Amino acid sequence: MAQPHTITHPLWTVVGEGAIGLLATAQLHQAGFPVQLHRRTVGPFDFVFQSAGQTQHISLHIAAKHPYSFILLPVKAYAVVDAVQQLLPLMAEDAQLVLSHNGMGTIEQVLPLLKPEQGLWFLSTSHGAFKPDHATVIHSGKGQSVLGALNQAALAQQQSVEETMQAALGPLVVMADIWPALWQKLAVNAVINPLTALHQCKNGELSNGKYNAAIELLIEEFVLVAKASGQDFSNDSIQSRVAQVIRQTADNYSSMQQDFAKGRRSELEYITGFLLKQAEQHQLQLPAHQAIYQLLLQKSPR
Ligand code: KPL
Repeated sequence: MAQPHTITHPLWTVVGEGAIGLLATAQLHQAGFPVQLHRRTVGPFDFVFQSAGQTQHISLHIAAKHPYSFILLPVKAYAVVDAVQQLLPLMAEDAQLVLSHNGMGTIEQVLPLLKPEQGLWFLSTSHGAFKPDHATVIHSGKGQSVLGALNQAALAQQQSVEETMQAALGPLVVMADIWPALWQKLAVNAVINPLTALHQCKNGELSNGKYNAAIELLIEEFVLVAKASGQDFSNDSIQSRVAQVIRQTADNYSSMQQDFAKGRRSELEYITGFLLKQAEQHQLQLPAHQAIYQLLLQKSPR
């Protein structure tokens, strides 16, 4: 008689306890993938997961099993390098590491820290999740994700990483070259996030005509610096993508609006700051991004 064969998935470690990390953890757990959490405090961790009207209590062990072979690192851009430095001694020689955050600039910082057999990936997601308290995560908007390998070593474990990320934050589009998708997401974040943070408004407010001129300028300058960095976008394609995200997330506060409202550090340096650094390298001026950057810097927590 044929034996039913069970697929065995490798153990994944999700780092931190941010909303996207807990969303991925909960969805992996539900789909039967082995998952552990790497948190600052040790001991078991229980949390409540709410999605599509269902509530589930999830009980997990805090990462006890080293070395880590498969890691999802969904922490804010400014926390990535420190987190990787702390993880390095715990990582297997051929570990696979998936970064996921808003903004750009971390990939260049992380690649040189890895060993030749350690794979690096980036996952960009439009899923919405938030934590009303430290042990509850609400899946507030069903989105999708884009995944891409960033070095040769990543290709050694392609199937396993893709399958797991599909279960964690799918539906998933796997891209042979993820850079255009990252730049497009950067465009959205470089327009919506700083404007909503500055004016302390919901994303939908930006479709009120009074922001049109600012949005157009930010997009024009974005297209210029993207082109100089090897990414060719038309003004129209970025305009319509930004307008679409404004419509789809009209009732949401952007992550940067929330960071400023709560006096937390924001990803400004990895969004507008990244664009300004690229512009400097190509001797370009971005007066609109520069102006909004300066205004937000003055409002940033010290
Ligand atoms: O990514 C976002 C954020 O808030 O950080 C959206 C909602 C897409 C707006 O930029």
